[in-house]
Amino acid sequence: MDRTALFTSRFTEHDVAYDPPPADPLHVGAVRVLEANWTGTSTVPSRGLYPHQWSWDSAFIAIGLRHLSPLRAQTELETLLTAQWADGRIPHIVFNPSVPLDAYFPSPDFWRSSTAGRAAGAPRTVQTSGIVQPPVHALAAWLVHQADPGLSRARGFLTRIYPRLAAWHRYLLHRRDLGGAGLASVVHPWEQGMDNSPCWDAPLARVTPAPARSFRRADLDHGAPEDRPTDTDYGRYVRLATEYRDGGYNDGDGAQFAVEDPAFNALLIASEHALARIAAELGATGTARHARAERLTRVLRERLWDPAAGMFLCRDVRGGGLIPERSVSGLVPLLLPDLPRETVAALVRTAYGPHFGLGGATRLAPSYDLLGEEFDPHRYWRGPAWFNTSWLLERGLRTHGELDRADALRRAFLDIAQTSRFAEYVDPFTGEACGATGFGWTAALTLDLLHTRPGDQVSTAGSRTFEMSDKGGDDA
Ligand code: 9WN
Repeated sequence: MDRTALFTSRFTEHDVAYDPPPADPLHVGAVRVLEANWTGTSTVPSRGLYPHQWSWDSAFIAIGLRHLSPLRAQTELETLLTAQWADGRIPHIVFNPSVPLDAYFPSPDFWRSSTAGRAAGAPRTVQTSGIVQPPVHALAAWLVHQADPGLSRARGFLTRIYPRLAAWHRYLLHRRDLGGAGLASVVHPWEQGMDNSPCWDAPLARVTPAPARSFRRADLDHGAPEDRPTDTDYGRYVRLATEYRDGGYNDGDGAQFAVEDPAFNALLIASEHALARIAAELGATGTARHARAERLTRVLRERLWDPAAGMFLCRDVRGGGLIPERSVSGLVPLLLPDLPRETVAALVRTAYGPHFGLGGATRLAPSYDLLGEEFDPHRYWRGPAWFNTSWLLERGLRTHGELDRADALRRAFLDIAQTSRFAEYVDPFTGEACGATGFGWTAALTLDLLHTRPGDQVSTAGSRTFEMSDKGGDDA
C-alpha cells in the first residue's frame, strides 16, 4: 500500500496532525498496523489473540495515534471511558458484541458485568470485565490534548473526560487502598498487566486453582503452550476472578490476592500529575493534585523501595512483606521526576547491571530478572521484553537526563519493532518475535518514538514534573 493510500483511505487528511508523514517504511508499517486493528471506535491489541478493547493498551495506543490523528486518539479514550463503572473503575476489557464468545476467554458471559456488577455501577449498554488495568489514561489524555489543543478545546475533550478520570483516580486511591498506606492494590495478576510475572507466584500459591475442566482457554488457539501461563496458573486466575465476580466486584477486605505494585502505582502518580495539568487547562488549580503525586512518590519509596536490590519490589498486602523477585515493574518508577537523585542512580545501575542487562546482554528490558530462578526468555512476563515497558524506561531515562542511554534504547526499540513486525513481545537477547505480530501498542509507541528526536530532554509525559523545560504555570 502506498503512503497516499494510507492517508486518504481511513485516516483522512483532516485527521493527520502534521504534513506530510515521513516515507519511512517503519512509519508506514506502524500506520498499517493501527489501520488494521481499528474497529471504527477503538483499536484492538491484536486481531487474533485480543479482539476486544483493552484498557492500558488503549492508553498506549492513543499516545501513538495522536501523531496520526488526534481525533482518533481522542475517540480511542472516549470509547473506553463510556464503559466506566459508576464507582469509577475503568474495566480492563470492553467487549465487542460482534466478536464470537469463544474468541477470547474469559468472555462476557463469564464476567456478567451488567448483572454481577450492578451494585458497583457497571454500565448496562456495554459488556465489560470487572477488574482494572494500570492507570495510564490521564497521562495519555494530556498527551493527546497537547497534540492538537485547538481540536481538543473545540470538541470539549478534556472538559468531558476530566470528571471521569478524576473518578477513576478516586476509585483507585480510596477503594483500592487495601494496604492502608495510600497506594493502590491490584486484586488480580491481570490488573497489573504483567499477568504471569514470578512476582505473583507466592501470593498466587495461596489460591486454589479452578478445575481445568471448568473453563476453556482460548489463548492456546493462538500461542504456544510453553510460552503461555500454565494451566495451574490459569486455574488460579479464574478462581480469583470468579470470587471477585461472585462478591459483586466489591472491594472490601475479602480479596485473597492483594498486591501493591511499583509500575501500577508509578503510572497512577504520573497520571495524577497529568490530571493536575488537565485541571489547570480547564481553569482550576492543579496544586493539590501535584502535591498528592509528590506525597505518593514518597510513600512509594517508603513502602516498595528495596535498597539491597537497588529497585522497587512488590508488596504482598495479605502475606505482609516485600516479594523478593525483580521484575521490570520495579524499574518503571524511573519515570517519576520527584525521585531522589540517589534512587534514580540506583535504578539506572540496576537496569544496566547483571539483572536486566541493558547496554550489554539484552537489547530491550527483560520483564524479569535474568538471574532469577524463574527466568525464561520466551514465557509470558517471565523474561521476554515488551515494548511498552521499554518505552516507559526510555521516557524515564530522558526525564532524568540520561540522554545517551535513552537514545540507544530508542534505537533498539525501533530496530526491533521493525524486524519483529511489531511483535507483542520479543526475546530480550536476540529481539526474536514472540506472541502476536501486528500488536497495537508496539506500533503506536513506535510512532511516538519516531516523533522523539535523539538528544531530546523533554519527555512526552506531559505533566509538570515530566516536562523538563516547562516553567510551571499549572495553577491558572
Ligand atoms: C489478560 C492485551 C493484554 C495486555 C496485558 C497482557 C495480556 C491478557 C491475557 O494481553 O493480558 O488481560 O489474556 O493474557 O498481559 O498486558 O493488556 O494486550
